[in-house]
Parts: sequence; structure tokens; C-alpha cells
Amino acid sequence: MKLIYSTASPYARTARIFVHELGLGEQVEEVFQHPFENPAELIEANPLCKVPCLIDDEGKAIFDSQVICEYLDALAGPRLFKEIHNDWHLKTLYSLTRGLLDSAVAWQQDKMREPGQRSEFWQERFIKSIDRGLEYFEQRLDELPKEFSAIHANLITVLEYLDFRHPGYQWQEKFNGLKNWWIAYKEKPSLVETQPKA
Ligand SMILES: N[C@@H](CCC(=O)N[C@@H](CS)C(=O)NCC(=O)O)C(=O)O
Repeated sequence: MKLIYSTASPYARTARIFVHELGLGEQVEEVFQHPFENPAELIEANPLCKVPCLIDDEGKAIFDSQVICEYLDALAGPRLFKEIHNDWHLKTLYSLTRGLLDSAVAWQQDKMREPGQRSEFWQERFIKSIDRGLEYFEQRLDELPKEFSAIHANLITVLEYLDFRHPGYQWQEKFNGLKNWWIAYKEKPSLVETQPKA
């Protein structure tokens, strides 16, 4: 199988964390492609031309990141979604991590526009949704699965993406509980080896 990824994409990073955590490194070849360069292979596999995109051994494409993560987990276990699949509350927390990723990425996309085309209105909405979402998690850390899970993978990806793209946001100053929670995981090899890069 082939996993098309870019080093800056937090969605791609969640899929790569799954590959590492599930011990699928031998079966999944990670191939870097930048979506903005419109690589032919990526466009053929995923009409949206977005990463990540997994191409299975039969040449069939699997996307987006959530579907890839669920597919890999089913292949290996399941492990990282095991508790989440049967629990609506945990599914909702997982969904909140996806929404936080969307807000952090949309904020970055707005920052990439020409100065006159940026929207203060939208940037404020993205920031406020991140504020409230992180606060929500800070109050519910004891409700997360005890073992490292898809929620852990995504939430850590959100936090480290904020440091990568929005260093001025300073979540570590605002959310001490989350910071202590993150410190307990941040040296895991699956996280260290998939750190975001421009
Ligand atoms: N919902 C998708 C989002 C993927 C996504 O937006 N990836 C971005 C990189 S962070 C991308 O490939 N963007 C290229 C584009 O929008 O043209 C997922 O979860 O995989």
C-alpha cells in the first residue's frame, strides 16, 4: 500500500501516526507529494487532490484521513478506535478533534491570502472555536480512553499544528491541564517521527 502525504498536513499526520502506532510500517510505503503541485497520481486517486490518500494493494484509493485511519485500524486490530466505535460520547470527542483540525487549517489558509483578502471575521471565529474546543477537552481529559487512541492522535496533532502554524496562539500558556496531558505523550516515537515540517 502507498500513503500519499505532505509533511505540513495535520490530516496526513494523523494517518502516519496510525501507521506507526499500528506497526504497519512494512506494509505502507509513505510517499511525499505536495498537493499544490497537483501530482498526477494524487489527482487520479483523489479527485479533490488532497492529502492524505491511501492506495491499497489493488490500486484502489481510500480517503479522507478519517476513513484511512479507520481502515488501517481495522486491518491491524482494531486498537485505536476500539473503545470509540461503541461509545457515542467518545465518537463526539473524536469529531471535536476533527473540527479543531478544520478550524486550525482554515485559519492558516486565511493567513496565506494576500493581506487585503484576509477576513478578521473568519479568523476570529476560527480562534474562538479553538479556544472553546480546547477548553472543552481540558475539562474532559479524564473521559478519554485510558490507552492511546484516535482521539489522542488527533488532539496532539491539533496542539502541535497550533505550535507549527500559529505559534502566537500560545495554547500552552492558556491550557495548563492540556499541556500536562500532552507532556506525557509527546515523546512517543510515532509523534516524534511525524513532526510537522514546512
Ligand atoms: N477532510 C480531509 C482534509 C484533507 C485536506 O484538506 N488536506 C489538505 C492539506 S492539510 C490538502 O491536501 N489541501 C490541498 C487543497 O486543498 O488543494 C481529510 O481529513 O483528509
